[in-house]
Amino acid sequence: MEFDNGDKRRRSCEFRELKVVTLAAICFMILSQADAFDPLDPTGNVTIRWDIMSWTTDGYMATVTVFNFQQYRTIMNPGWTIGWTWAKKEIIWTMMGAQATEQGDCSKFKLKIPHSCKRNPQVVDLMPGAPFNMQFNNCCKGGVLTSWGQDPSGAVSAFQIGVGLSGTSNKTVKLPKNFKLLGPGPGYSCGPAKLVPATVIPTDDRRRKAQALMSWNVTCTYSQFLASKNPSCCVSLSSFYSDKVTACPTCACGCQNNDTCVTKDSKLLQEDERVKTKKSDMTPKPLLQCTHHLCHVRVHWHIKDNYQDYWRVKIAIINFDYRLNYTLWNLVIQHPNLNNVTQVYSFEYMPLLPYEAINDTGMFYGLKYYNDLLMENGPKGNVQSEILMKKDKNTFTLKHGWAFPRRVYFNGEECMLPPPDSYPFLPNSSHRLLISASSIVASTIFASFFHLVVILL
Ligand SMILES: *[C@@H]1O[C@H](CO)[C@@H](O)[C@H](O)[C@H]1NC(C)=O
Ligand SMILES: *[C@@H]1O[C@H](CO)[C@@H](O)[C@H](O)[C@H]1NC(C)=O
Ligand SMILES: *[C@@H]1O[C@H](CO)[C@@H](O)[C@H](O)[C@H]1NC(C)=O
Ligand SMILES: *[C@@H]1O[C@H](CO)[C@@H](O)[C@H](O)[C@H]1NC(C)=O
Ligand SMILES: *[C@@H]1O[C@H](CO)[C@@H](O)[C@H](O)[C@H]1NC(C)=O
Ligand SMILES: *[C@@H]1O[C@H](CO)[C@@H](O)[C@H](O)[C@H]1NC(C)=O
Ligand SMILES: CC(=O)N[C@H]1CO[C@H](CO)[C@@H](O)[C@@H]1O
Repeated sequence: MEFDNGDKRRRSCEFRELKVVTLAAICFMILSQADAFDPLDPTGNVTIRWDIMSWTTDGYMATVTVFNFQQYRTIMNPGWTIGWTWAKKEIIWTMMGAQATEQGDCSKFKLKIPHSCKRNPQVVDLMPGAPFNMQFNNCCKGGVLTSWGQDPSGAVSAFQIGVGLSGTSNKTVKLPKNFKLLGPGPGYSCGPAKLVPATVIPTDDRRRKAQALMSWNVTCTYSQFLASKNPSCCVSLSSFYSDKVTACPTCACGCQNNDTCVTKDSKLLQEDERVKTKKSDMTPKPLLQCTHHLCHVRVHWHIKDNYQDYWRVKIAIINFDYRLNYTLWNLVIQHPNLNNVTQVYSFEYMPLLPYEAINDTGMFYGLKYYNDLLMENGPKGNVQSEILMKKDKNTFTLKHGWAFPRRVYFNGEECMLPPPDSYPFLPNSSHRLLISASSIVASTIFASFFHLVVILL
């Protein structure tokens, strides 16, 4: 393609600007990775609250509540495991709604045998459908907690614990130490338990408020850097004004494991198909399709239409894992025009306001029973949506890659974007790009183009 010098200079300027932006973004990422700070969810945390509700002859009964206060990070299957180290020689007499994974050495006890004698117990939630006499309010979700933004009622989990040999007053009980949130995988680190004002708890009939005798909080935060050195998802881009499709960066999710992926025609897949019907209770290991990016998920952003007052983006999320369905998935996007979302088709949309004044971040998730399940790799392994946004005439532009997203997260994991200098750029005749809303032919061509983008990249 030919263009004059002025245009060349302008373009290289655009590149330079974009490079500065990328550099700043990378610095920010490194800084934020170091201290587990997520700029799109600055107060996101998992809080574990212990409330001592009564004293017993040698200890106490406590209600432990786990709140997933993260706006968009779900605690996924296999669910939470909470570990700690007792400060003294405490034992767990009883548990309701959860259980310790190991009983440990209880040989000192003769008459009544404790539930667990481990000095550093680990506790897991019970599975749905646990026997009624083992249940507790808000228990038995298999440790799976939805994100606070998606469904606060599904983001809370609780169990009851009866502790012995602990002291029987708020002067003699010592707070457990060294809390850990395991289970959903690595990535969470927890601070020390802190005494907080005793919690006031509404009773079941909500007509009386009970008050704990002693309460403490533990706050855990997530760091993607601790979880994994590689991203697990990447972004590809396209637009109506260019036939260039910007693919995910090569090895976006690391190529170290490229010997464990399979091609579409692999025999392993057919075997899998046979095995699947027999064993469905085990969490299978991931099995990725071989791609140049080796990501579990690819997010595609296509600038579809540019109208007088509005513009339209099409989004697709594609699953490359043959053994994993993403239930209750979510997608977080940062883009300056998300303050003027007019309509979102076939996804739910919720603006997130990490810094109250800036409305540039939002969460997309599936419609219940329609597309809230992102199916395993295959013909049904993708979900799609369109967003209509009202233009702010002062800021809207198709230049400088402005119309592409700044940050993308899938299920709370930041996705790798292509380098800005590879974005589909405007051709010279950019002023003719305003198209009429009724170009049916164009949209038919687009539909098959988009289909190819979803299937092939
Ligand atoms: C944890 O999240 C809650 C809810 O967003 C917030 O009120 C609290 O300040 C957070 N705690 C920390 C230590 O960030
Ligand atoms: C312990 O409990 C007593 C009342 O039972 C209360 O006055 C005191 O403030 C409590 N101390 C702490 C540290 O919670
Ligand atoms: C302790 O956690 C609860 C949520 O469970 C929260 O409401 C409360 O503000 C926390 N207290 C402190 C001091 O962080
Ligand atoms: C796998 O990755 C290594 C480098 O990590 C590379 O040398 C090799 O060519 C890759 N193989 C495939 C099939 O992509
Ligand atoms: C994914 O969900 C579909 C429909 O519920 C089911 O048929 C399939 O076996 C599931 N796949 C995996 C890997 O769990
Ligand atoms: C943020 O933007 C959305 C539209 O995308 C709008 O509905 C919402 O009211 C805005 N919120 C604030 C606080 O500006
Ligand atoms: C063109 C337009 O409607 N712009 C609005 C976008 O949203 C901001 C704040 O949400 C409004 O102040 C603008 O007027």
